[in-house]
Amino acid sequence: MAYRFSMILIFLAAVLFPAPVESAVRHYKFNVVMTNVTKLCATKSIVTVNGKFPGPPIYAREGDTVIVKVINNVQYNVTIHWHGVRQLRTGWADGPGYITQCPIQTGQSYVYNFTLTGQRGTLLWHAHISWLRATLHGAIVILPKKKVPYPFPKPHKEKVIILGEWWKSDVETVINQAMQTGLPPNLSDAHTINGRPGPAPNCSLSSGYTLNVKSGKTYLLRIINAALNDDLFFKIANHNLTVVDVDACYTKPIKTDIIFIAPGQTTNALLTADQAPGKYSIAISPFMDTVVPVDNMISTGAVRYKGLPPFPKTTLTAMPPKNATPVVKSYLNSLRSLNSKQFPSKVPLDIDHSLFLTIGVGMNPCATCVNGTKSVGDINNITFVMPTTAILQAHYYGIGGVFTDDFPGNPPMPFNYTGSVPTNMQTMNGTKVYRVAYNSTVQVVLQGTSFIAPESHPTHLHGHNFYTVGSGSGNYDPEKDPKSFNLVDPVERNTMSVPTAGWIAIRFLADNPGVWFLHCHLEVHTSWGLKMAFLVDDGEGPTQSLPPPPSDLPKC
Ligand SMILES: *[C@@H]1O[C@H](CO)[C@@H](O)[C@H](O)[C@H]1NC(C)=O
Ligand SMILES: *[C@@H]1O[C@H](CO)[C@@H](O)[C@H](O)[C@H]1NC(C)=O
Ligand SMILES: *[C@@H]1O[C@H](CO)[C@@H](O)[C@H](O)[C@H]1NC(C)=O
Ligand SMILES: *[C@@H]1O[C@H](CO)[C@@H](O)[C@H](O)[C@H]1NC(C)=O
Ligand SMILES: *[C@@H]1O[C@H](CO)[C@@H](O)[C@H](O)[C@H]1NC(C)=O
Ligand SMILES: *[C@@H]1O[C@H](CO)[C@@H](O)[C@H](O)[C@H]1NC(C)=O
Ligand SMILES: *[C@@H]1O[C@H](CO)[C@@H](O)[C@H](O)[C@H]1NC(C)=O
Ligand SMILES: *[C@@H]1O[C@H](CO)[C@@H](O)[C@H](O)[C@H]1NC(C)=O
Ligand SMILES: *[C@@H]1O[C@H](CO)[C@@H](O)[C@H](O)[C@H]1NC(C)=O
Ligand SMILES: *[C@@H]1O[C@H](CO)[C@@H](O)[C@H](O)[C@H]1NC(C)=O
Ligand SMILES: *[C@@H]1O[C@H](CO)[C@@H](O)[C@H](O)[C@H]1NC(C)=O
Ligand SMILES: [Cu+2]
Repeated sequence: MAYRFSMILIFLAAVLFPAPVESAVRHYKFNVVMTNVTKLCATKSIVTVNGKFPGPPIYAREGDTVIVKVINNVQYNVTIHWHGVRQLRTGWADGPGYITQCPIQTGQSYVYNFTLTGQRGTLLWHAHISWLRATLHGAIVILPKKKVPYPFPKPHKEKVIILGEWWKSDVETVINQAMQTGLPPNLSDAHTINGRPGPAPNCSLSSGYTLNVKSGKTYLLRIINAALNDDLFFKIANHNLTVVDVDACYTKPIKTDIIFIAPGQTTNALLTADQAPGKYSIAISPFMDTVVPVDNMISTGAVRYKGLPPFPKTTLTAMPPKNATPVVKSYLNSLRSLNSKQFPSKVPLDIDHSLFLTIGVGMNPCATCVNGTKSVGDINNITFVMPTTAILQAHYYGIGGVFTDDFPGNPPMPFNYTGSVPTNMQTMNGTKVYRVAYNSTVQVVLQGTSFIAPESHPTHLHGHNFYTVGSGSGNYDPEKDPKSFNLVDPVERNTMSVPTAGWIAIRFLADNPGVWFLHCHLEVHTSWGLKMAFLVDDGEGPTQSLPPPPSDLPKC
């Protein structure tokens, strides 16, 4: 009796005076399975997590630890990347296949274990091997710590909106075919909003995603571009959006009627249902401002005000032409980091390593390919060759022969990058990293080249956020351009588009020991070798080195 009474007291005390919850541990189980789904009037077997497309969202608060057990029950090798998560000293949990880990093979499992430090907003998880991320992806929603408000008015509700790209045929077959023939892979057949292509020609089964809203209320849209290869425009008929956060970094609020979002990027935007009650189209369409072919399908959903009579007429919205360069330019140039007292910009001012990297595509001989040549991608003329042992493991255990640390910080041969490029489009190949000391400051100018066709490349860096301090068209001018760098409040993110026949300058603090992938987030270009990695050495202090790998780290 006394025992029971004291238990009740303890229970009451716990309810009335809860211990301050600093952070929580969030457990998830990701069962990777084959799932049959019907889209564009056809049923197809796809790789999913827990049978869901898009996959299940991860919800956590800043400071929480996330533990995800991934079990591979499909015939493919699988890895999962937590795109944009800083992974401070948890490089073993980053996920890119053969960069930080060997793949989780059929029948195996691996526990990803990481803490969300200093980030709040929206990120995404996706497979990081082959083209599996076409269907293996989902949202990571990071709420602020308990009792910490947003730096904008609290929304009535929050909605995740994942944009994707859909192939009628099997996606692994599409990329395997392209790698064998040396030709560009087949284009996708539709774009999707939360897994739905929306009304499609000749397909009565399709219906679009509907966002139900209450008149007068404000919604936080967490928009994610999980498409493999397509930059996208996002619009809602008759409604403006206010961008407040990109890639889990707060921005100064930007009012806009259109959002540009590249694969791998995320955007939090406020939508206020301030128009006449009705049904308004949500539309996404591709951006491609060069001669490269693109899936030109517009996909639609709708914002629907509550309390409408059945079958309301939908107000449509006009999308910009696919080559609307000025729309992208002015949108991206308008983004600024919040740079408040609470969330200051920490742009590195003194630079230890200044790199100039040309990025683009090329063409190498290939005896077994259709035309005797194969398309490749390169950085400073090096087409990255995937090793067969993960680079991080080779680094940690000192295994030789896997990679070299002589990635060049400058192009081997300067030329007119965006003008008349050399007629020889061949590249070299190698598995090279660029090595920096712990806590070095790095500036990278990413210069697009015009080999075959100039193209916009959304470039993603793992393990770090960076500041885009400058951008421009044509060739970067090392004398003139730094004078106009924004070193005060440049946008902070993890993925940024290098404009077609142009350049961007990014800066970051290499405060995270490990091996960190930098690559074009158009999966076709990554497959072709448009990728490299930074190796950040351990520092001296006890909290400045990479701990040993978890015991279940997959082996090659
Ligand atoms: C998917 O469909 C195929 C062909 O109809 C069928 O053989 C298979 O059992 C289905 N798989 C699942 C997981 O339902
Ligand atoms: C996750 O990592 C932390 C820190 O290294 C460790 O204490 C914890 O045991 C790990 N949890 C699991 C489930 O692996
Ligand atoms: C790709 O397109 C070509 C040409 O239309 C077609 O022959 C081939 O079957 C397609 N491949 C896949 C995997 O759908
Ligand atoms: C739709 O069907 C019509 C008639 O069968 C055909 O001409 C048209 O090409 C089809 N459109 C698409 C996008 O498949
Ligand atoms: C959207 O913003 C623009 C520019 O501020 C303004 O001209 C327009 O009227 C706004 N539209 C709506 C629907 O609020
Ligand atoms: C390469 O081969 C394809 C298919 O045979 C053909 O359509 C294309 O014109 C060829 N391209 C070049 C550059 O030879
Ligand atoms: C580079 O090429 C562009 C476009 O053809 C041309 O306008 C420019 O003058 C060239 N620059 C140099 C330094 O040759
Ligand atoms: C790239 O490397 C290849 C192979 O060594 C060479 O032929 C070509 O001239 C180089 N191109 C550039 C732009 O450096
Ligand atoms: C790398 O380049 C060499 C020499 O050009 C070539 O023989 C080899 O096949 C290439 N390796 C890969 C994996 O492309
Ligand atoms: C790392 O560099 C930053 C900026 O240069 C500096 O503020 C910080 O004290 C350094 N940290 C360590 C551990 O050296
Ligand atoms: C899966 O990964 C292992 C380890 O790297 C490799 O040996 C094997 O060939 C891969 N299997 C497939 C189907 O790619
Ligand atoms: Cu690219």
